[in-house]
Amino acid sequence: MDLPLEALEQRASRTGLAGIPTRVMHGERLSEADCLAMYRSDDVSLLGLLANHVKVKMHGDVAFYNVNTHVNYTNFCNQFCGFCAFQRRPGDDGAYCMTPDQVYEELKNANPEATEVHMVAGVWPALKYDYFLEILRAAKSARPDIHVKAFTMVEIDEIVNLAKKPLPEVLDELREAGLDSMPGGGAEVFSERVRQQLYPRKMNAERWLELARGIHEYGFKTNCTLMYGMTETLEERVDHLSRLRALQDDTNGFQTFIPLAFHPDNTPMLSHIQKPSPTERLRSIAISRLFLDNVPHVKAYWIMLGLATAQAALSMGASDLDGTVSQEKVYHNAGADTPEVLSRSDIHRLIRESGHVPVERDTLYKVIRDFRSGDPDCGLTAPQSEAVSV
Ligand code: V47
Repeated sequence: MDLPLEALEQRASRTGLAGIPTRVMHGERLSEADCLAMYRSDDVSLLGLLANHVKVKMHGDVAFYNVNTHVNYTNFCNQFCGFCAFQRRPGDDGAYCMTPDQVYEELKNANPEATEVHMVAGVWPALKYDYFLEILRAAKSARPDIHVKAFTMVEIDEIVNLAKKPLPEVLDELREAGLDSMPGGGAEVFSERVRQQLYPRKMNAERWLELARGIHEYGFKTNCTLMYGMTETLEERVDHLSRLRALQDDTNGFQTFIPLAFHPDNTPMLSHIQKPSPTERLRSIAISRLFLDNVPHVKAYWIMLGLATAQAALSMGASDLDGTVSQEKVYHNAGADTPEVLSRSDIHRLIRESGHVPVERDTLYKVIRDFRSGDPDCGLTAPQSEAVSV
């Protein structure tokens, strides 16, 4: 769709966004000052319109999803982050640590159609290096064809410490045991000020970025995130996005950016604050699509956004809904009121109702099934051979 640039600029000049429509339509990179202006402007619908223009240019009118399951293998954690409702110490109510056999059982009982397991947890140094290799092997032996997306940079850092070996050697061994890629969590917001306030034990921004760089250079894809709506300033959000974009310029290792709206319930330090409104969530989706011009996808993680907001996000820059998900605990412990799991047809309905076409992908965005033929039963019976790649 051609957007009327002159009219957009007239409006942008009234809402603090002057010049941004022109730069977006000409495919020019937005500056940090532009990013700050977008966070400060209340013209979310203009941001959404521009972000959708970019998203459609990149991917067309589709929305990607996958069929996945989660394994949060332990909630033991020694990081004591003030924003986290998931962490426990051994002996606390609800504390657990799965054995490799339990990981095996969990995957044996998981949705047989799942193509991905998203496996993340707390940090607990008493778990030995071998434990991590064993849970990967357990996952792969239960489901040899499943893609194992596991371990945030925070967990990888701990695993490297336990292994007492250089990163590439550890990655060789994790890959050998079954690791296929890494998710994007654990970055929180890179601000040192917020880290000191809320998560002083957690690795700093430099270490997170250094590990992500090493992992990309080794050859694994990862995702990236920003958790927003805690105590960070808008400038600190901009700085975070800018550092992700700079790393991506160097490595091209991020597949997807996921803006994570803070969920305050049951958190140790922030249970009194309000969660970001749906408008703020949509603004974050649109801004990330416009600013992170080098990251292929922006994910509307429905668990965190809520179903209605996730649907709207697909028209404001998001190209992916994450997956069907089951067994997710990090957000549900923090008060997410979304369902625990969606079926494939629930996802199709969400996507179609929002005016998009579902495309089932694997973790690395290889198309598994493309439903653009418009089959009224969502094409769930469409044979593989009819799949068209995007
Ligand atoms: O690492 C923890 C954050 C992350 C809260 O890579 C919180 O495909 C908000 O990273 N409120 C886990 N955020 C989720 C995550 C993720 C989700 C979906 C897809 C992918 C992917 C990654 O959520 C944690 C932490 O950064 N988090 N507690 C909270 N109360």
